[in-house]
Amino acid sequence: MAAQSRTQVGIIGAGPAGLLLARLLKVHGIDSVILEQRDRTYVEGRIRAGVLEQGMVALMEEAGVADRLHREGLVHDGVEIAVRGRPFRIDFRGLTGKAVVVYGQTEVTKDLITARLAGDGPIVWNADDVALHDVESARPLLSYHCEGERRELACDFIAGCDGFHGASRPSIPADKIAIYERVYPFGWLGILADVPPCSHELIYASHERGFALASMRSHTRSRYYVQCNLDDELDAWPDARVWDELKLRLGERAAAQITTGPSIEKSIAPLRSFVAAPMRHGRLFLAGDAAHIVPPTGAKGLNLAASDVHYLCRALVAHYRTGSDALLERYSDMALARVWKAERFSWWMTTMLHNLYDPTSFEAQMQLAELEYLAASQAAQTAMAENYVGLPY
Ligand code: FAS
Ligand code: PHB
Repeated sequence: MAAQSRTQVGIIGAGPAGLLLARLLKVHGIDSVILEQRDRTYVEGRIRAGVLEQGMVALMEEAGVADRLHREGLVHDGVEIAVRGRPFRIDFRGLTGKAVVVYGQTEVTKDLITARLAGDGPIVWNADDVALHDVESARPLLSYHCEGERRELACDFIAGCDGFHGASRPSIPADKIAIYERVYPFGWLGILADVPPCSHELIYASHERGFALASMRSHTRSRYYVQCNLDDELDAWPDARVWDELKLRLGERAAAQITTGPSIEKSIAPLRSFVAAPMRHGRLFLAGDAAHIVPPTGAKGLNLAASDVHYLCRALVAHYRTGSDALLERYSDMALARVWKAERFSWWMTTMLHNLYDPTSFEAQMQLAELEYLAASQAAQTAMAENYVGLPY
């Protein structure tokens, strides 16, 4: 007989979506249990996003976990675009009155875990074989294995926050969900190095040799990316080659400012655009990467998880406070309306900046025209800026 416990909201996944949802629910007096397949060290060790929209910052403030973010986060009023070594700036503050904050997803995760474990409720680490049951009923159930025993978690609602490879989306019958996908024919090789950034703002570079991005985590820790082939292996990218390519692709002025040093993390990630719709099935609600993936060029992945969580938390609070399920009924449509706009922006940034067309093709000329129009037009730069800082929730 499996040990059974009960909660109001069963959350699968202790990534940013699951942790932020759990914290916000607690702020509104709603209990949850988080089932996480990995351990705390693994989850806190993942290196991922770096740029927070103001909407995400506001949610961290609502969650009461924004103190370190405000102390250590770097406010950025713009970014640079370098086209074949020639830079121009997109002035977020001047064009939209808004900015973004550079603060690693790793730190967001640590802040939320600390808050969770300070008394909000349990995170079940190493929860294996999480399975969803009776999600179309009023009494859904989660089963899983942990410490050698089978356990069950009865709940009113399930939040599928288990990322792209999780168990929640695949549990939805194929005839109840539509999948939209574009896989890009290249990857990103990312490095983390304890060297000062080459610029005080991010630089997105479009170059014949390939895309590059200069980012950071602090004034002493840099994060860089170069476009690479999908089948590249890490050992084909020794640090020296990464630094050489960054200097060539970012342009002479940035190259002169690059401080090289040993990478403390190096990884290759594929790029895809992906949406599963609807983001709900019965009492299962998908949030974050479980429902959608964007290429990281637009810095939207983590920020979309945040807006999903905002809509879902508000809907669950209405259910428990007023008995109204109107917002739960509208959750998927409201979340997807923002998701699709971020998918468009991320696709636009990716196809504009990466080396993916035959140089003699019509498409290559369109790409150059797009970049030259962006360099010269305040209207184009305003459109980019309002998407980058984050469209309204
Ligand atoms: P996550 O994938 O972060 O978290 C899901 C959690 O669920 C994980 O802890 C996982 O262990 C757990 N889980 C999975 N299956 C489970 C199961 N069956 N049972 C229990 N638990 C399960 N976004 C950006 O904005 N900028 C970037 O630069 C950027 N870089 C990225 C690099 C990589 C390699 C990847 C994979 C993603 C990157 N992203 C980036 C996107 C990323 O930041 C996501 O948008 C963000 O992590 C989404 O958070 P979650 O939806 O919580 O999903
Ligand atoms: C990062 O710092 O990891 C980062 C920043 C901006 C992006 C993608 C990644 O678009």
